[in-house]
Amino acid sequence: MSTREVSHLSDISKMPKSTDGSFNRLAASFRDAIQAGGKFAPEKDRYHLFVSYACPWATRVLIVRKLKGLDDILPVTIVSPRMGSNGWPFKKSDAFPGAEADPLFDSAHIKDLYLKANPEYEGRFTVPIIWDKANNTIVNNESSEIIRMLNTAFNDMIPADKAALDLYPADLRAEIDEINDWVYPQINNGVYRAGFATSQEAYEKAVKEVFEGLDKAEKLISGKEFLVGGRLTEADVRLWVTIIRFDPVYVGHFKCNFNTIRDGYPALNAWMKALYWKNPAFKDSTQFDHIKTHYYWSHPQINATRIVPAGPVPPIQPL
Ligand SMILES: N[C@@H](CCC(=O)N[C@@H](CS)C(=O)NCC(=O)O)C(=O)O
Repeated sequence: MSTREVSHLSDISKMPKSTDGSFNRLAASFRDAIQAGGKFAPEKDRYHLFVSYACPWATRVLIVRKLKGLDDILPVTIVSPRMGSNGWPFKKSDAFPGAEADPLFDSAHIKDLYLKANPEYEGRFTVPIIWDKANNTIVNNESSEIIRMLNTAFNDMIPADKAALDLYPADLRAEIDEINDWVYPQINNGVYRAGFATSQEAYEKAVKEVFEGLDKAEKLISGKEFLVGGRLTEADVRLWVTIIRFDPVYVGHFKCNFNTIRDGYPALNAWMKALYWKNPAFKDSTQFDHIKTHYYWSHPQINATRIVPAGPVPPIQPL
């Protein structure tokens, strides 16, 4: 394990502040692809996925992994939701219920994997990660790219019905891209820009954009089962991971409190509930105790007591 001092990279409360108080997310740095004929060829049990149930970006990957039936092909390890000064801990460092040990190296924290892959790494120690056991490195740590890989890379190794499920079909790409282009900045990352703002102005700008995004999404999903093309696509997966966290976390912790999904957005609420209660890939990828504990515990700069609110009850309404 490296002895380099990296707390400026692992401790979220030491994250550098911008001069205007706005939160700017750094781009992910491992951007290789699993693809036939490449350095990272598709193979069963060669790659390992590291995630937190708390993280919306990681949850995108968990959902797509389940939808595509990749449980045996791509094993997964879950970290503790309590992200402290060393970043995401494995069970060894924090035995939170549901947290698991690193099966490859018995690491203490996710950062140990990053430093194993690159001892000079200077980015943030984020999840999700796809680890390659053959080359002992990180293939990719950008969820939007990982879900595209899982959509196609292993299609030769999975049952025909799973291979046929295409979450980014060619005929719908333009429409999906157009939706992703505003859902990411206004909603997925918008809640973080509101919550991590360090000036009143930056917060107010961000929270307004979040709710403009939700209004737009509400209109788009009204009267429909899915966002695009009458079928489940990555656009649904990408929006859903933020909407499911909205009432339990973002309304309170990130101060996105003009309204709740359950009281203010009936069409989004119905769409969110249908996916959760009718599709196990969504329900099984959602652990509300990890979600709530992560945010309220891990950001002492915005919740110094680390108290996790008891509500909302229930975290998601019945169908
Ligand atoms: N671009 C990345 C973002 C991943 C990300 O920011 N994950 C957060 C958790 S929700 C994280 O691990 N943060 C740790 C840190 O910044 O120290 C993706 O979509 O995969």
